[in-house]
Amino acid sequence: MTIKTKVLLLVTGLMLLPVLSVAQTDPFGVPDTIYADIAKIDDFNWSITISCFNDEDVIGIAVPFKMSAGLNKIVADSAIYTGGRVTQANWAYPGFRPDTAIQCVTLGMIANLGPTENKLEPGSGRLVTVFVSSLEEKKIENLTIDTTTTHPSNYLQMIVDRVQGDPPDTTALEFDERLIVPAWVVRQSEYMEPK
Ligand SMILES: [Ca+2]
Repeated sequence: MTIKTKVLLLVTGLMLLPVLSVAQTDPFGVPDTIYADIAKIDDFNWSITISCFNDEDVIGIAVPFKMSAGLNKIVADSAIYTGGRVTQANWAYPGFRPDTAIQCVTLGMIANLGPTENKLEPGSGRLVTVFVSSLEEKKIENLTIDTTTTHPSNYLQMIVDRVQGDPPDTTALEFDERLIVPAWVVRQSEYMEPK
């Protein structure tokens, strides 16, 4: 191994540290990942685009996060699921619950509330875009977010489908085997209009 390769590996390793420090559990294939892309639209409006990578069928996703813009009080005004993977897969409940007092947002996505069999098949891409503005009409200089736990006990998680694998090699899972904690990656990005 050359010095250059060693340095590259070290730097790559350090960049991954914040991600790996989150206790992720995913017994199915490679770790699934939730990405949060933060982007400035203009001085007063920012967006947070939530995407995910999954390599097994998923039927539930919870993404609770806390936002911070220094002393500027901000609010999540709306969430656009249209055009994203959750809408395309016809999920029953694309949830959006902002809690302005504590600057938190809970995105709870549920595939089925009745006798449907919706799921998110393996893939990657946008789930939802959240729009954020200043409560005090002050310019938002910087926006950061992190995962949190919101009431009653929503933490970053995904629920996989009960049956995994391709026929005839399928496995039926107990409910407590179906919860995975994905990796969490926050990135500063360029704004792209959801479509
Ligand atoms: Ca996986």
